[in-house]
Amino acid sequence: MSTGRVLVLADAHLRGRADPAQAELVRFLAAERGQLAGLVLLGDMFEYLAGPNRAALAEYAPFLEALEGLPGLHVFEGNHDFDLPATATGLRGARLHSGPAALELAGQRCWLLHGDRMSPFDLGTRLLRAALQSTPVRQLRDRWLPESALFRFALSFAAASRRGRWPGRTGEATWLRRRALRALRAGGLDTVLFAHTHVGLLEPWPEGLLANPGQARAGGSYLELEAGAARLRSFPAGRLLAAHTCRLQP
Ligand SMILES: [Mn+2]
Repeated sequence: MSTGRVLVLADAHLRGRADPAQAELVRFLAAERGQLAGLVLLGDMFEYLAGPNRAALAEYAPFLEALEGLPGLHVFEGNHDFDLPATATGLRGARLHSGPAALELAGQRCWLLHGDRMSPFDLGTRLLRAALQSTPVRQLRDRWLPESALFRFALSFAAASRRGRWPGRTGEATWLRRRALRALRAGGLDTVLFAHTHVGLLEPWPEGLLANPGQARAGGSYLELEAGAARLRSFPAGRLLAAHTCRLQP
């Protein structure tokens, strides 16, 4: 069992090469490289990445190249990045997760999910995702639409949909937290990690820990798991915001 240091990042929503947050993330990973037993990307690191879109991959090349060769790399799909191209630079060495997954990280038994589509009232988001991942739309996306125009359109669409004005999206943080807590209370876990709300969280319960890395952008945060400890740190400086020592379950 490895108890080495694992970082969890999420929700950077990188907007291509023009976004200074991408260079910041690359610098962050360069400084961490060599000190990591694992890295988990818990969804929506990319504002838009779906399918093998070469224009999108070129826009995210600096970050993808920084992921290349990292040990213990797990990449979870978010609602802005899905159908991830498994053979792309940076992703070919990763384990890709299209939904929630149980993983042992830094000696802690974890259940992880990005956390979208948790509200039973948010039919709009579910239908949109089902449509986007339907066979005809995937074929249109990957075979017929011009890749760079699709990327630019998706960035502006994502920016609009992210503002939470969709009917049904207002209560989603509550539904997500409720789902995470239910998983924790079902037992057999030390930590449940979720993302999507962009709000860092380290919340101990008698059954274990609820954690959210927050947003991996300036002013945001990330999580560090090491042996029995979980720490919420500021991004990118690494200032300690909160810490918790897990009572690791036997
Ligand atoms: Mn999300």
